[in-house]
Amino acid sequence: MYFQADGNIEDLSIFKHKLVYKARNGGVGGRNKKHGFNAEALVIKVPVGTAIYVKEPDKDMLVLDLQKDGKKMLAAKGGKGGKGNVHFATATRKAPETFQPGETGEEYKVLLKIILPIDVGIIGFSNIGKSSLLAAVSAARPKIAEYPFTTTEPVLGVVDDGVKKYTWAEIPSMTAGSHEGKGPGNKYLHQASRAEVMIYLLEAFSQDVKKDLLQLRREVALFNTAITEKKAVVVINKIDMIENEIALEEIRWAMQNMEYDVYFISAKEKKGLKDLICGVHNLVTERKLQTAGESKHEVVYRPKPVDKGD
Ligand SMILES: Nc1nc2c(ncn2[C@@H]2O[C@H](COP(=O)(O)OP(=O)(O)OP(=O)(O)O)[C@@H](O)[C@H]2O)c(=O)[nH]1
Ligand SMILES: [Mg+2]
Repeated sequence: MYFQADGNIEDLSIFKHKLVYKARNGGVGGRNKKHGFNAEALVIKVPVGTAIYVKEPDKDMLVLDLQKDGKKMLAAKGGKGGKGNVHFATATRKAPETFQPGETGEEYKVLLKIILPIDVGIIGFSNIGKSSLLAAVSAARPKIAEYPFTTTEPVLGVVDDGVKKYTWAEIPSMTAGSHEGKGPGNKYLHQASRAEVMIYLLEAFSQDVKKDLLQLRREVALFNTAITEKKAVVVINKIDMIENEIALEEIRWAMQNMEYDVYFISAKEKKGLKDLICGVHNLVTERKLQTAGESKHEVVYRPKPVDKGD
């Protein structure tokens, strides 16, 4: 049984009514060594961007990711056909009663989610200003508040640099332990894996900005190292709260050995945003040119079929 991404399918509504999909059985073998027919493979069409998860005790495990129109991936193997008695015949017993029955195929319970494509993912701990940044650079209006975990689902906004438009997304807040399911971020980190470029958002008045960055990256890497391998920039927000310019120089200095360009902004006062948009969009463009024609990373994890108790 296969899942296939199909650009003509817009949503997952067909699955509301049909919950169980079963491929047809193969045919029965005939007399005189006749082989039964092989059952036609079942292909389930899903919208482009569908991610397919298998429920595991601690979290949902991503098993297939159909990001391109037409892409087809194997979800469950059919059972092997049986063997007729001719396979067990000997010189003296030409028609033994021994035979091997056909096997049943694999069976899974899966969860389907559509994950929208984005160009830029804003990742950061709670209250750092992710919503404020998205609201400052796009027409999106996510809720901005002083309390933590205000944003509970990804918010998308289109950012226009005057030449190109790219989609940025606020990924709900990361927190220590996000990869274990603490806080809302973990549930949506997969949205970040759709991004071409990441923004690691930090705040200027932290005691140790570099330590914050390493902790943030670590949390993301524990979920999926592919996200931390993406092109990224570091953005230091809330510079309006820093009176002493030397403090910013110290942050710049602490970050100089890191592999990222560092931008200083105030989302609240809309400072430093032009440079940031320009730098980030250049990275996205570079990345898109690089990946044109290149096939995307594919997940090949295959879970064990569920125990059918027979
Ligand atoms: N002084 C100052 N405050 C800011 C700035 N950016 C955001 N804030 C404030 O920081 C608080 C949190 O901002 P949000 O944009 O909601 O932060 P968030 O990262 O989206 O938070 P969650 O969605 O809860 O994780 C709000 O009170 C904002 O007004 C900034 O540049 N300067
Ligand atoms: Mg927010």
